[in-house]
Amino acid sequence: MSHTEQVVLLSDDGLPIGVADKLAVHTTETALHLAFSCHVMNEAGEVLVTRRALSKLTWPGVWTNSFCGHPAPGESMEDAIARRAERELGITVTRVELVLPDFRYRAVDASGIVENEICPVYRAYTDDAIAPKADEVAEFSWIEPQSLRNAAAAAPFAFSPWLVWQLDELAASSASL
Ligand SMILES: [Mn+2]
Repeated sequence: MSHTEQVVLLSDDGLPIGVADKLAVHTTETALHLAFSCHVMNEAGEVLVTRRALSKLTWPGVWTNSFCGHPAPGESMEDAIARRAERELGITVTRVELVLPDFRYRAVDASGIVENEICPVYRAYTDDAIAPKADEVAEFSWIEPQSLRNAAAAAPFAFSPWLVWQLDELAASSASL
């Protein structure tokens, strides 16, 4: 059993072209790879935002969407989402729905590390209590979607760039949080 997480490398038109170690791929010259983002809602209609652990390699301490991840080679998106929901937040998610199938971004964090992902965006629900893993999530909060949109519009620097872009694309699409 491998203890090294792997990611799926993609061509510019989104086709799988190989695999790489997750740690090795995230550098100042990160190659395009497959990921996902998920926004978790509760039955009150609030969305979960999380603060990335200070120990993380990329965007440490930054407030972002509920959770993200990289599907392993051969792993379905649905399985990857369930795996990361459990790993990062200790929850089971339901009603998983693809809301931004074509989301793609490249961003550079404060240390110079690059993210470069084709990153379909999902919405899901939970009624579980959030039990964050300390090496993934430092803090979390539930917030009204409109309040999050207002905050991100007013102070985009206070959030991960992909969250800000996803909120913009969601607002322009037929989907919403
Ligand atoms: Mn990545």
